[in-house]
Amino acid sequence: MIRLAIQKSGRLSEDSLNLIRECGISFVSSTYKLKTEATNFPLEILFLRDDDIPGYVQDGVADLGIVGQNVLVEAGFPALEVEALGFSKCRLSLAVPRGEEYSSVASLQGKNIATSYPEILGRYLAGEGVQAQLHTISGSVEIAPSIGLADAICDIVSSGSTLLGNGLREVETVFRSEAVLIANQNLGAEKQHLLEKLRFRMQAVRRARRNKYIILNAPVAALDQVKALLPGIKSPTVTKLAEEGWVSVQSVVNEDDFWHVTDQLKAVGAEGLLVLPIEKMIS
Ligand code: PRT
Ligand code: ZN
Repeated sequence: MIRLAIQKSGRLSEDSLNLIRECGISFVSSTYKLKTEATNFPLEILFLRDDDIPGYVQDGVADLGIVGQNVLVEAGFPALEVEALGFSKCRLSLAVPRGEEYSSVASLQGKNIATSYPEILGRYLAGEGVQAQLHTISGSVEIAPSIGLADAICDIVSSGSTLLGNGLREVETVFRSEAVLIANQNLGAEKQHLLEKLRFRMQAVRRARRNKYIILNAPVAALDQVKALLPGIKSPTVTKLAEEGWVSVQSVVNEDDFWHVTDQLKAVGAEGLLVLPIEKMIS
């Protein structure tokens, strides 16, 4: 049995639960429960506040955890990270009041900066040779300048609309973050084996999310160009159509390249493109 700690309720919760389910692991969860056991994998899930997860994994109370890199690094345990999970992407940024003059990070010399991330920010400023007074506050950091508590702030940003709504301008990215799987560094052999099984499944789920299955018809004369555009995992599958001079091609395409590749496929004469989601992708 291996114990995985995830956020009880917050921005990481839904994506964490979905990832576990997409790994084929079934369990019953309820908002009142603090833990649950999977029915088809030796896994126990603990529901905790995200800030507590790195410490619990470091101490072995939980074997594994899912947490934002921002929280992990701030807690001082970056070495626990074993796998980036690709969701809850955000950045930790410095922001100043919109009218304020700002040319470079040196403009913050001697200023008061409010943040919930004194460790990460302190290291960043030291690296830039800037000395500033950091005021650690645990929430509503973005209102600090307007109430006279600070000259600047350093907080998590995703769309940027919170900064905008508080009259602030993002000036530096201090740290980029996403959700990560973390693990205790002294797992025994059995738990290590379960961790590897979980990582393998998580990687298959992520790869599938990033790719699409594509089926199309192409003139035989264009086949070399189509193959070059759709290399697939090993090479595309090519079958003859009943109509002379045409083939059907099946392959996998990365979501980031999808529209660009589609335009080029059409340009070389491909027709009847079908695009399907992939459930799991195992290499
Ligand atoms: O109760 P608990 O302690 O478990 O949760 P929490 O309130 O501390 O964390 P939560 O649920 O807000 O966030 C969990 C994790 O999600 C964070 O540690 C980040 O890794 C990640 N994440 C991703 C974010 C955001 N996006 C985000 N936008 N965390 C916070 N925000 C906040 C930010 O603090 C600011 O107030 O959203 C606001 C900015 O959003 P935009 O879109 O307006 O820029
Ligand atoms: Zn928290």
